[in-house]
Order: sequence, then structure tokens, then C-alpha cells
Amino acid sequence: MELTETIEQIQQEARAAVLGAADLGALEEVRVKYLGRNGTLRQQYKQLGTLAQEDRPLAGQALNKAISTLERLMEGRKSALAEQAEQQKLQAEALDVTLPGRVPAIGHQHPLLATMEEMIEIFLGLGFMVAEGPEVEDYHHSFEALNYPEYHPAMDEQDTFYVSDQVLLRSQTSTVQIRVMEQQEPPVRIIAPGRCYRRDTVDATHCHTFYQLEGLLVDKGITFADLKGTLEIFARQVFGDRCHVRFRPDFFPFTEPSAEIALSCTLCDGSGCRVCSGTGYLEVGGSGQVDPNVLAGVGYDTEKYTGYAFGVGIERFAMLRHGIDDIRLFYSGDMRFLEQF
Ligand code: 2NM
Repeated sequence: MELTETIEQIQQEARAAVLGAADLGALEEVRVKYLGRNGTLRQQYKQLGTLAQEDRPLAGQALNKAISTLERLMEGRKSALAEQAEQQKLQAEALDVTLPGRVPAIGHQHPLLATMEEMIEIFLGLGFMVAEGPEVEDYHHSFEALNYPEYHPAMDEQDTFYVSDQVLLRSQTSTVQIRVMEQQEPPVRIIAPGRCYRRDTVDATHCHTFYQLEGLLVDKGITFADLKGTLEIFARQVFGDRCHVRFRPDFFPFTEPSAEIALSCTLCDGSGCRVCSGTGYLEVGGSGQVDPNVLAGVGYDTEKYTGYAFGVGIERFAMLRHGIDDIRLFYSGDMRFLEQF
């Protein structure tokens, strides 16, 4: 075969290989194979010597041309493949900036705690201070100091959750108020908000664990009228000016006289509805003049000082405030419920 034909053949073959190279790596292999120092095409320079003197220039030119053509083709292919690789890389790293971001989950206050804080704020505004005490109490602060005679039937519903004979979970935050009175002389003007425990069968309105806010005021010349006025102001600040506070006689060992506290139903304005069972009123707690035995028990001079005390269930207020009909929802930990607040 003539050298020029061989060159032509190799060039065709190389051309196909260049165009068929799938990536830069394959193209480099093609380059080495044909244009490398020992590449098929460059090897042809050696053949030039075997030709007759007069045939060499033409064949040499053909070889030079074949090489430069192939080099140009190679350059073109190389930039096309580089461009393609760049595109693929960009595509792999593509970031869709229009995708919605991941919103971090931010917690918020539990509805019970929020209600408690609102109630606390109102009493702070009325000049009360917040007192705190242990949730695990002794028999003395739970019953004895609160004027419960030993084995009295009124202890029954609270006489539970014993840790030992003399230690139990507190059933009311009155225990906190006793502890404060033991520490200081009147005037005393405190509220004790917190968790309490009681013997109760769980249903839509009762739970063995619940939250209470109690208040205590002891000073010279304190009467039942002070209690009524204070609770009326409190109720109106929570539920608005139309809210009316009803007092009905009740019994507690630690107060005398004692009264049940009920608020006119804010949902039906007292005309009777499902929430207030048609009565127009909702019971929220108890109250009374502190029994002189309780004051004497902490060493106060009962000839000089009188006082009033009250206790309300925080769940009740939270249920009224949000229209919640089952107390168990508060303790369920159910995010579908909690996320609504
Ligand atoms: C209530 C109802 C009535 C109360 C009594 C006392 C204390 F410490 F003076 F004895 N603190 N809280 C009290 C009175 C609590 O809750 C239903």
C-alpha cells in the first residue's frame, strides 16, 4: 500500500476514535495512540525514509496535514467534552433555591403554664408575692398544721401517694403557705402556684395530678369582705367586667367560715349552657377566713391578726379560657393538641 493511503486510512480511523471518545480520559488514550511519541501516525515519519527521494515531499506534506488536522479535531472534541463534564458537574451539584427551607421546630409554653403565668401576673399586680415549696411534703404540713384532726374523714380524698408513713406528695399548696407563715410575721400576702396530687379517679374533669393556685393574706383587720373584693377583681381581670363571683357556704378544716368559689359562666353570660351544665356558674375553688387554730399553730397572735385564704384549680381556668372539654388533654403530650396554642 502507498504510504499516503496508509496515512489516509490511519487518519480515518483516528478521526472515528476521536469522535467516539466518551470522555476526556478516553480522548487522551486516543491522542497517545495516534499522536503520541510512539503513536501510529507519528511512526509514519520513519516510513518516509523508505520512499524514493522524489516521493518524500508529497508524502511528508500529507503526513503533516493529517497530524495537524487530527490535532485540531482533537482540540475541538476536547473542549466539547470539557464543557459536557462541566455541565454534568453543575447538574450534580445543582441546588434548588426555590425549595422551601426546613423550619426549625420551636417549642412554646404549655397552655397550663401560660394560664398559670397570667394568673400570677394579676396577683403580682394586686401586691401578692409568689411562694414556692416542696412537692413532697410531711404529714405535719399536709394535715396537722392545717387543722385536720387525726384520722378525720376530710383527709380521705387527699390521704394518698405516701412515700413513707410521714411523707407524701402534697395535695394542696396550703402546705407552702404554712411554711411561709412559719418563717415570717404578718403581714403575709402570698400566692402559691404549683403541682398537687390527690386521690381521684381520672375522667374528663378530674386528674390525680393537677395544678393549683392558692392565696393567703394575713394582717390586722382582714375580713371576708377583703376576700370577696380581691377575688372579684381577679375574676374580672381574667374573664372581663361582666364576670360575677358567687360564694356559697362550704367546709374546709383550715378556714372558718368557708366558701366555695364559682364564676358566672363566661360562655353563656350566666344564662346556662353545656359548659356550665345549665347552671350559669362554674366552680373554680374554695376559700375562707383562715381558722385561728391554723394561725395559732404557726405562732401568730390570733387576737391581733386575721386572714383569708383561697385556692383555685388552674386547669379549670385554662379549660374556660380555651374552651377545652377534657382535662386529660393537658397531660397527654399529644402534639396535635399542644400545637394549637
Ligand atoms: C383552699 C380553700 C380554702 C388555704 C388555706 C391556707 C392556709 F395556709 F392558710 F391554711 N392556704 N390556702 C385554702 C383555703 C385553700 O383551696 C381549695
